[in-house]
Amino acid sequence: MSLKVYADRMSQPARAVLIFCKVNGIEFEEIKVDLVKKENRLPEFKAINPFGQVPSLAHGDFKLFESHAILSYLACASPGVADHWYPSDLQKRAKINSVLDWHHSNLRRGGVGFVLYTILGPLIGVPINPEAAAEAEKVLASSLSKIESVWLNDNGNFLLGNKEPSIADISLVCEIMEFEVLPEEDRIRVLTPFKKVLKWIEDTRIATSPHFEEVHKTLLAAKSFLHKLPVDENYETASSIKAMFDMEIAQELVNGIEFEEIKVDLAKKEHRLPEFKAINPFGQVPSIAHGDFKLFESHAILSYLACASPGVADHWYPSDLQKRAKINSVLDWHHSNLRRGGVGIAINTILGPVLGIPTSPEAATEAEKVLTSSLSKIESVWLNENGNFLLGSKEPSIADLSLVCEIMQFELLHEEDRIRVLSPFNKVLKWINDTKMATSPHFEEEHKTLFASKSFFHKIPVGENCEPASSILAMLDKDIATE
Ligand SMILES: N[C@@H](CCC(=O)N[C@@H](CS)C(=O)NCC(=O)O)C(=O)O
Repeated sequence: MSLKVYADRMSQPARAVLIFCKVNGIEFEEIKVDLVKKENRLPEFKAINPFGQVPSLAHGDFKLFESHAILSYLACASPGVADHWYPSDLQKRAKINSVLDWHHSNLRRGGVGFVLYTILGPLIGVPINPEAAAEAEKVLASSLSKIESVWLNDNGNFLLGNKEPSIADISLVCEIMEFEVLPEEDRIRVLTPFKKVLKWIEDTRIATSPHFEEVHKTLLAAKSFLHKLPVDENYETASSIKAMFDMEIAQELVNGIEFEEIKVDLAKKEHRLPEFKAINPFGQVPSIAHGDFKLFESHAILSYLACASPGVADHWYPSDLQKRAKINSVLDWHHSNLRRGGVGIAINTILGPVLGIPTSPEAATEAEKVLTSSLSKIESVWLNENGNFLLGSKEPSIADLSLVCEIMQFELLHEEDRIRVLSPFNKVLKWINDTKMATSPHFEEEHKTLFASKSFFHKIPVGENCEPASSILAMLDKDIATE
């Protein structure tokens, strides 16, 4: 039976339906109903929806409108839609219905009013109205505050404390995404107080990527048009809401330790110079000098800085002795396992010739065995619990930073080696991305040199940005898309 979805991608509920269909591999035909051209008022569309609104659906002879009714119908009628979208458990389902019902008179009422009277109205013949916008903003702020304190107040990343998204997440997040078209100062005023909301939007995007980004392109293009900004096709850089989230993370999680970075160029053998050996007699980076105090070995440095710098959040290196010991256990293990395997394969395939170190295919094969076994242990032992980070933590520690940076080195490997080594480890790929997000934009910034070397080694243009320069993150995107 053919399924037609009538939509204009400028409409938030229409986007929610489109993303849901695409994420769940539901076959459908998208039929554009251009609201600006008033195509929703044409008799042929009114035959589908007498109220002349998008989204609407025709499934064979069956016609339906109202996005929440459409989403729940599709979740139930389409084989293969995972249960979390609209659970068969009656109480879980009822809780989702409760959010969806609440949405109409709260988030949607405030959001639509605010966007309409601030910016979008003139496009459809409604004048800008500051009083009505102020009234709508009150409803909106109260709605966002309720979402944050009631529904995003549990353990999971999604509404109602769920670990996976439901149709309510898509519906409500698409509503908020409409704020992309707002003037910058309005968007910042309205959204900045709601950090959990920003994170939830990002989590929902990731859970529905790449469809989320694709379906939001029209909205981001409209934003460019309305604010006379250059058109940017890349969601990561075009989305102001994503930028707000990144900045939040930067402020919250970066430890703001003041330091001076002194480059020691390994290719130029600067690590062998006597002035550097005075800092680290073993001639290795990283090393630090804190006043007269000198220290080498990255794990010792990380734990020293976590303890000695005021204001470093506890999760990086918890003061609880048992939690700390567990992190030490990962860090100690790392040296003889992930690092041994990782360095071995990188040196024996690609880095050796540059550094003047002899390479051997046997040594590369041997290193790959150690590496694969290490990745498999990380995945089955330390990423096997509830949180997004090692040891089941909800926030990263210095161990996440250390191990993820080791794996990021595989950006330099030959494509086929990287794919063979990493593709069996989906949880590892997701963890790398979670660590990137938790330390963004510094993670991206600090990896730029690595991407530049990758370009150089493989004679390919890879660009400066993590997206699209990172092949490892691209592997994750592909993984999510197939999943
Ligand atoms: N409650 C409806 C709202 C649908 C709605 O408001 N659609 C708007 C676009 S966002 C529309 O089609 N407006 C055209 C009109 O009402 O003339 C739903 O969730 O589907």
